[in-house]
Amino acid sequence: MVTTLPGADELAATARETAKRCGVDVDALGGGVTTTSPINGGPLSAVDRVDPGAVDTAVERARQAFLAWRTVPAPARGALVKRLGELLAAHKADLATLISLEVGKITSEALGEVQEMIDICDYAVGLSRQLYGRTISSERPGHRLMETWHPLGVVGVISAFNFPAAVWSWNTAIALVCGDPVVWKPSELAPLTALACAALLDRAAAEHGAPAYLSQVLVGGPEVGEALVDHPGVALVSATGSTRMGRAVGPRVAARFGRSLLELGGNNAAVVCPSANLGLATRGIVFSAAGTAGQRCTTMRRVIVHADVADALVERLTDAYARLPIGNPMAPGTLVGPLVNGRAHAAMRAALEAAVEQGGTLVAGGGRRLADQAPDAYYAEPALVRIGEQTPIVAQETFAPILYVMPYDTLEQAIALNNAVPQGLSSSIFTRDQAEAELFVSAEGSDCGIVNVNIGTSGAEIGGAFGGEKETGGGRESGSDAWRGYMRRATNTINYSGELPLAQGVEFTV
Ligand code: UN1
Repeated sequence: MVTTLPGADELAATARETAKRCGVDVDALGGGVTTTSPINGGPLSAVDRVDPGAVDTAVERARQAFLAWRTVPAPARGALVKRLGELLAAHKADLATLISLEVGKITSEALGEVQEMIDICDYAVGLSRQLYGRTISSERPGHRLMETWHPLGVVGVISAFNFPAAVWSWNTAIALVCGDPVVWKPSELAPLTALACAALLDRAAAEHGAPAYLSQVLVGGPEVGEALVDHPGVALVSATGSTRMGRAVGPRVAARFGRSLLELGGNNAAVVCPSANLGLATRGIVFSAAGTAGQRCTTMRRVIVHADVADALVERLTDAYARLPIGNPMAPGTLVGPLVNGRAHAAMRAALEAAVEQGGTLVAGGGRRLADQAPDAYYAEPALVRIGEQTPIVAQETFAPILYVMPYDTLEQAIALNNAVPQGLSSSIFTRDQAEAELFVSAEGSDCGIVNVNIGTSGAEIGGAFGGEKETGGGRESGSDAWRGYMRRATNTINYSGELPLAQGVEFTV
């Protein structure tokens, strides 16, 4: 595929016009720190950053908003999120454009990211009428035992470059219906996407007559994130990023008895069994491994394939990898866009070298494209590495499109390999044997938070709880009952008997 990459002026102008259409005051961006588009490696925007002192003010404002918002009935809070969903739908293409420009996602995946935001708004609107507590049988006559769920407080959201908008929306849509204001520290690589999301929410909030400062965005460096993490006024810190980041965030939030929700690294595998439909498996694997240029936390990084079908699968994968259209993510037909920056590319190179040193063979990809046209843009060919065992480099998450393929003989061995990495986000099995599928999803199977059958590891729907175990951090966000993380539970015992029987039969009468 021959690609001509667009020039910096063109991309910068598109970014500016698009952000403006979403309601961003583009003349007030300040010009402080210049961002780069991964598409051509050229300058894209210049946005002022706040300093950590801004966190205090923001949290205080959010606290004021909380006092008002927590008294608004949940279904009325849902009406605001409904409006946000409508605005996101109206600006779906705009937000997708900003995502492509700032982080290099292909158009279809950028649109998918915005769809995920619209979906979570729909979900949250329904949820706003379903923040159920339980009633529990009391052991005492004339008593009722129940639980109620109340708004928790200010939620701090720290998000990463690879889902620069959707992760904010998962947290914000749920937090808002739960009665919590949000202070957001977005990725420094994607400030315009963040400001556009914030502008749309501000518009919905103004139309709704919601309290001021329900949602604030703080464009800043790591110090701003740290200030948010340490602030005693932040009840919940929801942080998405590397395991290294989570290792710092978790203990700091715990030290002040705050709540944290951590979505950290993944090292997601597919087990491919002898009975698998290899055509389907190939498609599922290629989307999960090469999609988003290998930069999803759910990206498939390992294939554990039965020795009998290993050669056949590798042949199919090699063929598919050779045909992957790599290039300008905004051009029709492209399936693999650029890596986010040179650091990501250097990490990919280093991992490939380590893999070869550790006995691996590079069977497809691994090269760089378009460097002559754009030396500061990093288009990497997704790489396929065959390796005999799970060496240290395979157990490590490299945030780039490298897929390690390893053989297995028994399913127990395959499950052990799947589980023998420090991360525990997503996993899948390709099989037509029901017993194998059931074992993989059972208590003795995959130890991940996401365990799929006959689909890849990435591309989860918003209706399920999203997150994983071990070094992935243990948090759950998005659907199912993840909302409970954003609320506080009160257990209520109500006595309507006129007597005072004590629980556990205790006698205490004076
Ligand atoms: C992430 O990479 O941080 O399951 C989130 C998926 C997407 C979310 C990924 N729905 O791949």
